[in-house]
Amino acid sequence: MTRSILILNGPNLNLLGTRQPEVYGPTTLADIEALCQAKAAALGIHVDFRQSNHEGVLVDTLHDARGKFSGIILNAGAYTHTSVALMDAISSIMVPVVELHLSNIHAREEFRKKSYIAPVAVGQICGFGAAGYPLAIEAIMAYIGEG
Ligand code: CA2
Repeated sequence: MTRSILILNGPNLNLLGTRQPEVYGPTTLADIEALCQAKAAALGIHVDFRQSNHEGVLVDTLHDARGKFSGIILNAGAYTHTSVALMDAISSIMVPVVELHLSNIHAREEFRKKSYIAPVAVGQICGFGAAGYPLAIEAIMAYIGEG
């Protein structure tokens, strides 16, 4: 059966490539989805790529992932640093999650060093810009045993 991976992006990531390119790079979210779909095709897997600016929609999407996806790659954006709701949702679904960030959150402001996702994720990739997305696909596939 073809493995399905959910790539879920949080608030403001729809603005990528349009503002603050010095922090997040020139790549748009559509460019990143194309990178992910190319990686998925090379690995023979299915990738569902989504974005929402709403915490509750992200929680609902995580709940709905149970039984549908073998793994999740989550760039929760700023909710990474605030959301107990996302942390609890990840804990409840029994689907492995790789935490992903474009920037190195540990080399930025103090408040970005705290992640509510990290304790419930299988691992974290950050600081590699858009290239982190295909790296995260490799990481989740290795974790679930199809790497
Ligand atoms: O580095 C990452 O991927 C982040 O998750 C991005 C979030 C930030 O709050 C996290 O600390 C780290 C912000 C995404 C906002 O993206 C923008 C893109 C263009 C213009 C403005 C914001």
